Amino acid sequence: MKALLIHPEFPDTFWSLKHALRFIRKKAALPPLGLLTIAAMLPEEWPKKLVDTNVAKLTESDLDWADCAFIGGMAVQRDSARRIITQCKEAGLKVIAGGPLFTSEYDQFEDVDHFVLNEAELTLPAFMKDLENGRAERIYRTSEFCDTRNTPAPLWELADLKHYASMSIQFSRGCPFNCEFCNVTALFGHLPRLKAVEQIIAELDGLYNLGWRGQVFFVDDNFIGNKAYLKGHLLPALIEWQKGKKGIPFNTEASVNLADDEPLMKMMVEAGFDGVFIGIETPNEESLAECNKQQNKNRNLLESVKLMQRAGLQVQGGFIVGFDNDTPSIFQRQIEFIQKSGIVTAMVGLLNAPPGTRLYERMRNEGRLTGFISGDNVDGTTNIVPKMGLDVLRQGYRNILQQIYSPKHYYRRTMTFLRDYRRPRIRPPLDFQRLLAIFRSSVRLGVLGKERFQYWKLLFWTLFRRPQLFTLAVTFAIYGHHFRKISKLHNFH
Ligand code: B12
Ligand code: SF4
Repeated sequence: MKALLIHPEFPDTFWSLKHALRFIRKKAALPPLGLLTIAAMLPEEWPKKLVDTNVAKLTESDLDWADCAFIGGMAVQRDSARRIITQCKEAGLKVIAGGPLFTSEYDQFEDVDHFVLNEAELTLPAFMKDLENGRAERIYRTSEFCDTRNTPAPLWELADLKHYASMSIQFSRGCPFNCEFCNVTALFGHLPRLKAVEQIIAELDGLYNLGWRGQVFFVDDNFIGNKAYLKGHLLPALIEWQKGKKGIPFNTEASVNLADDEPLMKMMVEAGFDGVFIGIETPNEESLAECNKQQNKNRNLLESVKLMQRAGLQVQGGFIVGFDNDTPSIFQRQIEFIQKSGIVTAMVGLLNAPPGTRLYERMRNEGRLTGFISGDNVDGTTNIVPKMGLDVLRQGYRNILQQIYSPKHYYRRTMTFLRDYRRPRIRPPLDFQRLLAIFRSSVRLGVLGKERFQYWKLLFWTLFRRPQLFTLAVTFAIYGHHFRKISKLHNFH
């Protein structure tokens, strides 16, 4: 069987980073790790081709070549997925779908021949066996979690790496916490399941041998879910792996209690980590209690962020408004927190209730559910009836975005960050593309952009005060351009 693996297109969203990627001539932020992983589980003798529609067109000849199509993605890609399914069916292909979008919404896709849901490590073998025997069923799913020590390395060679800004790798799945709005524990479990150190090193070697010399994102739900293993095994191995190599910085996602563990932060930085996405959610203690965000409660969140930044970890932050305990004063409090924290990449969304979460159940019981989540958590929509009223919430939300991405606030926040940030030990090389990006941004933002005054002020300030962080300052300027475009798109400006 000739298998076409298709990744649907992301719309123009906060996370697509489309407007920023143009400056470095990249087409997408990350490759489709789920599809590359299941490619490695398909029979070796099957010819395989990946079409990531974020970086290449799905052509007639692709469809003519293939016997079957494996489609996977997340909820935000559903419109594109629908179009692709239609195209594949019209071309006479057997369509097999899996991944987060279909695991949560399979009943919305009538044309799909087979759903291989949840973790493919557990469901794909049964499907393949039945397919071979000519009696494949329509739905394969499981409530078990797989042992990630048996997960094969992704088939990187199917992807055209040059189109991506970063590569991704997954060390663990699951999270020991249990926040009310989050579906990670329902999808991936409470007990973090880890890959063995040897698997991670082999995956990194695979990427390195294919010539990759840039950022690698550890896409774990919570990278520090098992600190003892990290300190005792993975981080020492990563520190060793980095020796003699240039320019492979790592970033990841973690819970805020990382700030309490200085030795862990030190080891992460030594291993090449320069950034971490943290769910900060809200400075409102009552709302933290409401959503059971235990690890964020009873601490000085601002100080925790600063501790991580000073250790050499750029903090990106997720924030939420619309909790039952939020009053209209929350909007200004969020703005002030974000500005003081120096969290440049601040993702603020309305509280949403994804299916499978405890929040979803509570909202259903209280008769406050209004439908599906859009899949884009920063488009100003929600599927619940907020206590403060939707109009007040949306107006306050609009105000937050207008403020935090406005050139004045955004560039000031960038300086707040650069002032405190310890320069990372491992940095990507200043290649031709990056030099070109500096040039392009100086024209696009420094001459044509409304922010030209702030742009040059930031660049000169960085040159004199933190010259080693100059390229990072340019990167932030470019990101700011993307965030403003996105908030304009959603009519928040
Ligand atoms: C990396 C990542 C991203 C990247 C995506 C990059 C990319 N090119 O894919 C970025 C940063 C862009 C992103 C953004 C968002 N993401 Co995201 N993201 C992840 C994350 C952390 C890792 C994904 C990954 O690579 N996993 C590793 C691979 C191996 O796992 P996998 O993809 O799940 O694949 C397995 C199975 O699903 C299955 N499978 C996958 N594909 C297919 C296909 C077929 C045919 C088959 C048979 C099986 C199959 O088999 C694989 C092996 O077990 C996941 C959480 C997670 N732990 O997976 C969330 C997750 C996918 N994201 C999610 C969400 C909600 C978002 C955001 C809205 C923001 C947010 N809350 O995080 C935005 C939306 C995007 C936008 N607005 O543009 C949800 C998706 C929920 C849903 N039902 O769709 C997840 C599950 C996290 C969560 N619980 O909130 N995200
Ligand atoms: S800490 Fe993060 S991943 Fe873990 S349950 Fe809370 S929101 Fe989800």
